[in-house]
Amino acid sequence: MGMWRVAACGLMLALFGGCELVVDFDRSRIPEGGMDAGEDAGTGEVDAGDDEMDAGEDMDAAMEDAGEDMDAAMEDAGEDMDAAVDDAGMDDAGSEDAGPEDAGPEDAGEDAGPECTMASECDDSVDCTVDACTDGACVNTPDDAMCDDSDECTADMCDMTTGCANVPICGVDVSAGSIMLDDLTTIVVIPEVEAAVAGFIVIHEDDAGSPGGTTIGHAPVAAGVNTDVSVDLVRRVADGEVLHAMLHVDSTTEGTVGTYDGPGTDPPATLDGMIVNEFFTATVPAGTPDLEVTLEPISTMHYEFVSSRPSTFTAPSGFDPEWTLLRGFRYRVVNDALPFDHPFELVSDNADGGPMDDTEQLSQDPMTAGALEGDMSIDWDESDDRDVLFTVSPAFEVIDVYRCASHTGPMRGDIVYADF
Ligand SMILES: [Cu+2]
Repeated sequence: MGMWRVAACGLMLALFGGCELVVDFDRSRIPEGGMDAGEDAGTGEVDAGDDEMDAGEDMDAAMEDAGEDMDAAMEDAGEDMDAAVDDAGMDDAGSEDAGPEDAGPEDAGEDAGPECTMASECDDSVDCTVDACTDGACVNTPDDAMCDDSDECTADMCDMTTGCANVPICGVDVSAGSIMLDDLTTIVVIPEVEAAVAGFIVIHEDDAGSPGGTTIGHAPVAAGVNTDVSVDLVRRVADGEVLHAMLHVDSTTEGTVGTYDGPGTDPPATLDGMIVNEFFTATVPAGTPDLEVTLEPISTMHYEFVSSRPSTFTAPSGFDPEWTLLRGFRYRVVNDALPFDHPFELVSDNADGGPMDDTEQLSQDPMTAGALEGDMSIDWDESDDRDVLFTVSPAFEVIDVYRCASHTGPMRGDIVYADF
């Protein structure tokens, strides 16, 4: 019976302009046409027939909302109710006379009444919004998922007014195509890599202007922006060499997550169907070392190689280990003991296994001038407080031992040579 009271109240409003408290509730449930009819009643037009029709309109609206409960109420309502129902029937025809323009959303806005009764009335012509009618008001909610372009290298976004936007988020910054390798010739630093998902930046050799099938290094990148991505290479890069930095996706279903398993398993990322790749020309200043090792003293008894760069080349392990030098490579030896103690030396052992008749060829000790320190092919450089640089040229190969200039007996190890 509650709905019936509401309907009756609408009727009273139409006829007498009363019952305001309930009126608002009533109006909130009335379709557009009904509201216009109610407005007509509110203006106090004198024609009683019209007023009755208006009342019927309110009635009609309430009836629609009421559903079956209302139907049941109507059966109990008696003759007055029957009359109202008749009026309602008449009014349906009247609404048609009024035309759909009068019943438009603008009218509804002016009336401060319900904007909608169903979602289909809330179409904002933006494909990626979810259109809903909530409590009589249209709610258009952007849904980014509706903008999915199946391209993992775009950010899919729904704008409430302009619709879908698919913004590129995969890219490689290669400093306008020129990257300097002035630390080591075996490590390239890519200034910026932006990835949609976790993956790898992979350095490809050039093949007539395109990325070739041979890769010389890779480094992991996280989803998002990665800056100064250092890539350890498996070989030296020549000055002026063209290389390609390609973004690959780390497969989460094949291979090992976090490990580059090759292009078959961890394929190139694509943006608009194009592989995400940038080429660059490497600039390698003369004298740039190829490899780096770091030495630490173990008291006054041993040298130990504690680290090496890049990770793609290994340093020997253990105390005073045999050290294999690659012919033609230029080395940087970082002596962590200096500038305080244990200067590094390279000597000719002269086959006696001890320090007694060593020939100092290259010495970090400023008081010792090694015999080969002026050799152009070796290009010995001890100008730094801790680091020395040398090139393993043919002239260098008279050296067969490294040692500490202060503890020449215990802190020493053999040197051998290998081609790369
Ligand atoms: Cu020492």
